This record gives sequence, C-alpha cells and structure tokens, in this order.
Amino acid sequence: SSRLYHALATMGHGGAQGGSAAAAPPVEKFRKDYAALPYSIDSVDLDFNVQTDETLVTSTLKLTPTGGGPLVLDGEDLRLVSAEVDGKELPKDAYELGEETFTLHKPPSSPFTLKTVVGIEPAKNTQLSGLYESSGNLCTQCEAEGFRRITYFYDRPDCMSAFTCRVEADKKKFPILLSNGNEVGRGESGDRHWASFEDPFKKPSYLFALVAGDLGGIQGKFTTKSGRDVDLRIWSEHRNCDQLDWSLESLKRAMKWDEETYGLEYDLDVYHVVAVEDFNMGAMENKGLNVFNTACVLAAPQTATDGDYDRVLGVVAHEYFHNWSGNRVTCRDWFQLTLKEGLTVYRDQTFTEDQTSRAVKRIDDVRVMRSAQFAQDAGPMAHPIRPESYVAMDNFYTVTVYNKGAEVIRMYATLLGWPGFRKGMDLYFQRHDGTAVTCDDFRSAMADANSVDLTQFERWYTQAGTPTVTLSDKKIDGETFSLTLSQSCADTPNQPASEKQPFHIPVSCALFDKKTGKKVDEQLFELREASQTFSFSGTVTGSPDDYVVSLLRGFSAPVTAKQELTQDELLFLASNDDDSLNRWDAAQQIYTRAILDEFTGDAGKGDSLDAAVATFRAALNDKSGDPSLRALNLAVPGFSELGLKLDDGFDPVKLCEALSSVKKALARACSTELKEVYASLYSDAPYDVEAASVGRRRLRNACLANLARAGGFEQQSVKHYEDAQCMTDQLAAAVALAGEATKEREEVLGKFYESAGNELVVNKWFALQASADADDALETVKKLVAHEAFSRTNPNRYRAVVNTFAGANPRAFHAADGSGYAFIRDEVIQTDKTNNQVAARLCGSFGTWKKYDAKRGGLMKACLEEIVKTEGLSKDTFEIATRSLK
Ligand code: 0A1
Ligand code: ZN
Repeated sequence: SSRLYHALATMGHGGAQGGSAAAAPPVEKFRKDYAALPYSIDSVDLDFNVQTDETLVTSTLKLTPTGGGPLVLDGEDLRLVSAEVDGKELPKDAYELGEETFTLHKPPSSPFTLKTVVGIEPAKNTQLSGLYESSGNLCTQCEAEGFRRITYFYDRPDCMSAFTCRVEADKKKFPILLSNGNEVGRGESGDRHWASFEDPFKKPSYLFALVAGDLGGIQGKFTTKSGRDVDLRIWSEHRNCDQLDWSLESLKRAMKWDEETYGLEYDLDVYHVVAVEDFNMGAMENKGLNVFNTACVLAAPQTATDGDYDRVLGVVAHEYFHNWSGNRVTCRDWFQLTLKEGLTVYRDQTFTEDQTSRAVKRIDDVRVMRSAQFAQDAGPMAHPIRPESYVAMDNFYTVTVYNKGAEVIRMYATLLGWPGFRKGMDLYFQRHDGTAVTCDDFRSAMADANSVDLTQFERWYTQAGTPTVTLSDKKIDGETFSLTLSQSCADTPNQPASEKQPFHIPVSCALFDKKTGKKVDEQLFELREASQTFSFSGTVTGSPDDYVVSLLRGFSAPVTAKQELTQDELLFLASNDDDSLNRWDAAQQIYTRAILDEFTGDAGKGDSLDAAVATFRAALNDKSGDPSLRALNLAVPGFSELGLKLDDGFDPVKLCEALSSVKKALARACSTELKEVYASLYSDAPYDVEAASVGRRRLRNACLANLARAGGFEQQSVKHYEDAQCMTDQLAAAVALAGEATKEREEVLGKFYESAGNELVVNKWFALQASADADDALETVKKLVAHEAFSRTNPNRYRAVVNTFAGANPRAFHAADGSGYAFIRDEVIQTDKTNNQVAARLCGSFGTWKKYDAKRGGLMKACLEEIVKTEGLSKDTFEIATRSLK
C-alpha cells in the first residue's frame, strides 16, 4: 500500500483526518481510550492449506455478542476468497473491506459462526510478521499485531479464545508440522500430509504459532514436581542440529528453577523450541511452541562465545518463564506490555544470577540500563514503562519497557523483601490465571498480599525519565549520622519536569568508617518526598568527613545517584565497599573523571588520570578476586554513557578521541602487568562453560584488548587466534586486530571468514569489522554491504553490518562530513521498503541529534526530515522519525 505520510508529519497526528483506504493515515492509539470488545470470540478453528505460492487459511470463529453493533475485525494484506455467517455466504453489501479491517455491518444478536477463507503469500512476506518463509520453511510471528496478516480476527490480547488448527502441506517439502498444544490427528494422502492440534488453554492471537518445514532436532524429558513427564523438543535446520544441546540443558534448568523459586509448573505434555534463521527479534513465547532466532538457540564451542552461551541460557529461560508471566496471565492491551516483559526479564535476570554469578550478572545488567536505557530516557523516544500512546506497537519493544520494567519489578522485591514479593506473585497468579490484566492489577496484588500502600509507586508507570537522587547535608548529631536525599527528574516528551511528582524510591545505603575501612551500618531508605532526611543507626564519632556513604547499593533503583566525593573517597570505595556493584561503580566514576577531564582539556591539571591508572592497576593485581569482576573493573564507561554526562552541544568525535586516548594511556601505563596477567591465564584445558573458565577467558581477553590498544601486539594477537580452542578466544583476537589496517588484520579476518562454522559466525565477522574503531571504517562497511554474503532480508546479517555501524562505531557514524549519517539515512529508506521493524530501529540512531554540536545536529536532523518525506514510508519508521524531530 502506498501511504503519503510526509504530508501528515507537518500536520501532526491530530491534523490527520479522513484518509482514503489507499492512503490510510497513521493512527495514534491512546491508553486512555481502552474499551472492551463488543463480541467475544469463544473458539477459533484454523485450517492452513499450504500450496506452492499461496496458503489458503480457512478460519471458523464462534462469536458471542457482548455489546453488539458492527463487528470490525483486523486484517492486513489478505486476499478474501469467501465469507459466510452461520453457513450462508455473505452478500457483498453485508460487509466491507477496509485497508486493515473487515466490517460485518449487522451481525446476528445471538451467538453465531463466521467463516472466512483468505489467501496469503508467505514467500513474499519480507516483514517477517504473520506467516513467512525462512530457508524454505514456514513459520509465524504474531506478536504484536501479526495474526491479522494471517486471517481476520480481533488481533488484540484481551480477545482470548480456544484454538484448534489443522495444517496440510507437501510431505517432502514440509515433513514436520507443528502448532500450539497437543497433536490430536494426523494423516496423509498422495504427496500431501496433515496434522491437527488442539490447545487446551484459551489464548490471545499473538501467542498463536505454526511451523511447517524440513527440520531436525533433539529430544529431552522433564518430569514436573507433580510427576508429569514433559516431552521437550528443540528443532532447527538439519545442518545446525549439532548445536542444540545447550538450549535443551537451559530449558531443563529453567523449568526446575521456576518450580523451586515460584512453585510454577509447566502445563502441557510437550514443549517445542524451533530455531529459524530469519527473525526480527530474539525469540517468541508462543504457547508450547516457541520460535527462536538462531542467535538465541545455537551454541557450540567452535561457533558461540561465552556471551552467546549466556544469551541462550537467558533467552530460553525468558521464553519459558513467559508460560506463566505472559501466557497464563497476559496483557489486557499493548500499553501493558511491561506487565509481562518487565516481570519476565526480572525473572530471567535473577535466574541467570542464580545459575552463574550474581555480582557479574548484576553489573552486566546495570551497564545496559546506564548506557542504552538512560539514553532512551534522555532522548525523544523517552516513554514511561507503560506508554500512553503508540502508532506502531512494534516500536515499543524497548529497553525501557523491558529493562527498566524489570528494575521496577526488582524494586517491589527490594521494598517487600523476597517472602513478601513471593506472596504478591502467588496472589497475582491466583487472582488472574487465565485472564488478560493490567499493570495496576499486578501492583494491587503486591499491595494486597502485603497489606501495604503502593499508590505512589504507580508513578514509575506514568512518568518517563531517569530520576536523579542527590545526597547532601551529611551530619553527625550526637552519635547519629544523618543525610539528606533529594530527587528530581528532567523534562521528557509531554512531561515537563515541573509537573512530575516524586517517585517512591528504595535507596540502599551503607556507611563506612574511613579509618578502619569497616562498615558501620546499612539501611534501605525509602525516599518518597522531593527531599527527606534519614539516619543510620550505629554509633559514630567525630566529623562526617571521617565516613563515606555507599549510595544506591546494588543499583536499588533505576536512577542516577549523585554525591560529591573526593578522588580519595572514590578510591576508598573502589577497594573497601562490600557491595561489588558499588565497588565497580566507584571505579567507573574514577574512569569517567579521567575521560571527561581529557575531553574538556583539564587533563594534567588534576590527578584524575593517575587515579584511573591506580584503579586499573589494582584490578589487574587483585589476584584473589573473581576474574570476571576484575575484567569488568578494567572496562571504562562507553560513549553513550559518557555522553549523558555532558551538556548538549558537544562534539561526539572529540568524545571518542578522549575516550580512546584514556584507554590507550591506561593500557600503556600498565603494559607490564597486562602482559604478566595475560600470560598467567593461558590454559589448554578442554573447553567448558563453568564460571571459572568463563572468568579466565574474560580477563585474559580483556588483557589482550588492552595490549592491542597499547600497540605492537599484532604478532601475539595472531598467535592468540591460532591457539584458540573456542570462538570466545578466536573472536577476541580478531577484534583486537580489527582497528588497524595491517597485514595481520587481513590474514586473521581472511581465515576467520573461511573457517566460519555457521551463519552466526559469519555475522560476527561482519559485526567486528563494522564496529572497528578504524580510520577506514565507512569504506569497510560499504565493502561489506557489497559482499556476496551480505543480505538485506536476513535481519541478523543486515544488523551485523548496518546497525552495528550506526550503534557501535560512534567515531565513524559521527564523521564531521556527514558521510556516516548519509549512509544510514539511505539504508533506513531502502530497508523500510522490505522490513519496517528493522528500518524503524535503525532510524532511532538519529534520535540523539539534539545532544551534539550544531553542525552534527543539523546534519542528523536533515536525515530525519529526508526520511519523513519519503513516499510510502511505513508507520513504524514514520513514528520514530517524527518523534525524533520534535
Ligand atoms: N515477546 C517476545 C519478544 C518479541 C516481540 C515482538 C516480536 O515480533 C515483532 C517478536 C518477539 C519476548 O519478549 O521474548
Ligand atoms: Zn519477553
């Protein structure tokens, strides 16, 4: 469909009216407009007849009027073949087809059956939403609004129905047929075969799934705590079947953990996980039939890094946990997305903390918050974890809804304690099992189960932006240490700071005695007002300056914590704090000072670089420390996080230069220690993913990266590559070489490509070049886009090059001549024609334009304007571009 959104962009959404079916205006939907449906769809029977080009979908809906009036179903890109009500073909004037709707003008006033037959063309579906083809196999993706691309339906999560499904296809081409629930029939005739399925649980359309293809797989078994055997099946294309063991193991661990931690048991006899090569996101929790991006399932030592293993563990668990937090209890409308996503991310994070290292996992998660989420909260796309409006729902699968949403859930647990939180969870499932509910229902369950008032806590759902919590007025009265905490929150779109109300913030604090290094006391302060004074218990003497406060321990709230600390106090915390997160944070603050001093030209005046070197050296020399934590303490904050500390109007390339100059200085100052630690961590033991081995590799590879940065380490990097027994080490070597145009780089990159064991390794090869901090980065990326293995239709491959360049190569993306911007602008425009979701996300790269100097900001803004006026632009990209321009 061709849509002229550019005209609307200048009018604003309110001005868009009366669009014809051919040029439908992008409609903004509002949370406040929620209305219950006028019909329930009690059951759905689907029949898929898979033909060569077209698949015929026959849908039989049993409807009951609950309000009456016209029946308006969603439908998109469907070829209607026939429609009948209660067995009678509908006359043409009984219904109307809109661009995205099917309207039955006068439905019967008592329960009735609507049967429609539509044709769809999965091979032409490049959006990867609805039924589509991937490597010759068929699969579905229905969240958020993809089911309407399969048949006419109330494609919204509060319409819950009993599903049955029959699939018929060519036996040779599609030997495996799967859908949700239990297989209840199977048969064949001639070249064709069929299977039918029944899902005993009512579900919304977004959880529907179908898979048909030539797949192989592995099988396992899990016996639930009440003694039921569950058949576990992990499927993929035949060539990848040797990389499925870890996901099966991850699934079993997740099933066990959910029983032990929340008492939650699986509820069907079979659980399928299917890996597909082409997928827009990570994975999808369809009832009993998860569909996964290969990047989140496949893992083998030769092809996957330790990080990949962790991702597989986390995502497999995430999708499994959705069976309760998402499927058994789902969302009333898409504004409530964080109800299932924030909660499920919190569940998968704590699962991984339990399975690996709590301290390391927490720091990894806090890094995502501070770089990606804080940046979103500070930019034009800032939204509360429960957004108030959207044009394209797919744009709201964000780090705010997911990760900040998880932090909000974590705050309930912090405020209520684990037993109280668990009581709240039990009540939530008890009250709402089998229904579609809201974030308010979740909050009420937490409050009621614990008899506490969580009214003020709602502000975490209504107000966007990252609050700042500032510590001031440290005092000693008698023998009591007191302090003042105050909070504020900056302007966000449609929410001026002056109108924001104080949040209910759990602020975990501890008090340390500088002389002894000992902890005096630890408290959870509940900050509810704009400013409040709190006291520690435990006796103190002397002056407040004899003590140091460890503020926001464990990142107890998604806020920016501020207090004035001297360099010595930071160094004290970096070595004495017993909270590993805050020890790491103190080191981060020391690095930040050094980088920002370098940026502003204050370097040399102060001792900030000396303190940074001391911190870096201490991490290297901390021989008894956890190697993963030592590696984390060697890593300085990244571009995005540092940018948030600068006033608007800064030069991004200058920031990149300051960052890399400090990184180089640290590596050069400590090159002796780096070499020593690097050498001491060599091992030829067989590969395993135990925390000790992962930590060893993480630290050793951090040393390698630093030695490469210090210079003159090319030969050793090549040797590191040659000696590598696993992908983690191979990739680290290739990355270490990627920044400089040397013959060693060419040699290793050539070998890396030739020996790539699967498509995911080829993606790494693309990504490591696209992110390389090299002078020839854009030139390289342009070559990669022309490479025979590049693809515009495979999101993983595409993003490995293009999104990586825009998001992970700030020096090249922000090149002063605008060449990086122009490249990304053209990619957004071109890719929007085939995959709206991928293009819209890429378009988000321009969202930071107001932060930079006038020249850069102007160039980026011009790109957005160019994108907005593109003819036929998708509503996804339109929404991101217009919000960014405001
Ligand atoms: N619910 C999935 C994420 C997901 C969302 C949208 C998708 O297609 C547009 C696909 C997957 C999860 O949280 O894992
Ligand atoms: Zn999820």
